[in-house]
Amino acid sequence: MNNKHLELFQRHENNPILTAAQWPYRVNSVFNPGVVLLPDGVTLLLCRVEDRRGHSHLCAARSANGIDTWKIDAQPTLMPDPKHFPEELWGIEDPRITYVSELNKYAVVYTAYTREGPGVSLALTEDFHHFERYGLILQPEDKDAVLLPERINGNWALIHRPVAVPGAHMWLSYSSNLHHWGDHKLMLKARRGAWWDANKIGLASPPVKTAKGWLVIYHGVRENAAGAIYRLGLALFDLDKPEICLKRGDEWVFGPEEPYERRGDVDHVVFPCGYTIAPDGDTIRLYYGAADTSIALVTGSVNAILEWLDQN
Ligand code: BMA
Repeated sequence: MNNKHLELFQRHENNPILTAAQWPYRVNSVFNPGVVLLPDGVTLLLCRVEDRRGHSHLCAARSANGIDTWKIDAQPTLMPDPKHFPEELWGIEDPRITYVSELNKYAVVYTAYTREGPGVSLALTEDFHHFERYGLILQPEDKDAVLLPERINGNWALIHRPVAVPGAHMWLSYSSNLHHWGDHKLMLKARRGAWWDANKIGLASPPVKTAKGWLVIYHGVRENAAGAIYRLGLALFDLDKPEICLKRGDEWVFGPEEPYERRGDVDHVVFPCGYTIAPDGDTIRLYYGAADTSIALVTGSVNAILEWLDQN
């Protein structure tokens, strides 16, 4: 099939919409933001910011239209705290945010990075100023995690990506208290061989709850002689048993093509960690890190994405 006819996602003309040059303090790069639409309609991006040591922290940028006139926190919003959380020694990365109505709080799940590798950490917040840190909830090597916004059959559910030999696949784990995780289920596997998602896969943005199931946008990595390419694919999971995959698209639906996605600190990477959905319930704005250097935006339609999955 000709990719020209897919066009499930349209790039914004202002891309990249946020770059290190806009930061109020000295940084190397800004990318891979977690995203929420606040009750007042403001879009908040919790950006991964890499400093000039090479360590990352999180910094909030807010905009009324979600496109420009970003108000960026003057200081880092959430810093690694290796004194109390040694797993954050080399920084914190790639936040994915869900609003949990039962708690009336946002759950920020992020990668904590240290000598032993990346692990999964959780913090709750009401306002993106104060954070209640749970620390490491899954030990290295594990990342690309998000909390589902509601309990599944009475338990909290977490999607994550532990690394096993061979392959790095998506798993779902359950917990009654957000601290202790078990009842692990394999959700989706990297395909191996000659596939765009052969080597590693991981959750991209939090699943979108639809009438047909949990819609998951995931990243797939293909390693080749020149390095790795990060692209996006689609899968649909059962609403009551999210470990059950109902559909998986064979082709990738979005990949690095523009110069800001092709060239940067890490070439050939598009890496979303969040989205907003417009009041129409259909228009999705996906915010992604481009080449581990800047932040860009694409728009799509949830219904069109579901239709594509039906056909592919
Ligand atoms: C992944 C994560 C992402 C990054 C990507 C490409 O493993 O570290 O933060 O964007 O690699 O470098």
